[in-house]
Amino acid sequence: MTSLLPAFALISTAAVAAFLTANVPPALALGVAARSADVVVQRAVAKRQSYKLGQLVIEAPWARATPQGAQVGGGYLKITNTGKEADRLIGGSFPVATSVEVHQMSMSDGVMKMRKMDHGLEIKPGQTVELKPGGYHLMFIGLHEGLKQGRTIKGALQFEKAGSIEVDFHVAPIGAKEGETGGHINHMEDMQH
Ligand SMILES: [Cu+2]
Repeated sequence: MTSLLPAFALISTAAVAAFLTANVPPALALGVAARSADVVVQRAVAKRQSYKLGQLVIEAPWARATPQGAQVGGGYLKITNTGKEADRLIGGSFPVATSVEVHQMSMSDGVMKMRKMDHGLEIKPGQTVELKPGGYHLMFIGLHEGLKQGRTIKGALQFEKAGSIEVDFHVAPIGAKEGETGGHINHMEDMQH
């Protein structure tokens, strides 16, 4: 039996790997998928530009690819206020959407909830605010075309004081960034327009 051990160990390792690939629990599978998607996003982020609008610095805008038939999509970016006055991100425009809203997603009683921020998102002096899956985001409402991974779409951001600026949104894969997928799919179902 002893002589069989190494061979058994070898088979066992391969079998475990195959099993993990084929039978991981959904949560784990999601984690794995999200992590590999993250790598793609990170690489894409490195290539993307930052923009300056008055005292605001806008970094790495990205959007997430949408499943077929989706009516809404999410846009994400980072905004830093280097000035002495607060400003607000109040919306924007997106060529394949009817409108752009600023939303907040949060977990409440184990359910992902979203709300439109009617007065926009404040960026205080010295503050960096990140719009990311699971938190603040731009919601592209009424998509008349799906967002395809790998594309770059020029949209515009509208700030209360600084005005507007055109930025390129790089489209990352569906489900990019862990933990946000389920909530966002629910959200899309909630928000059929
Ligand atoms: Cu939203």
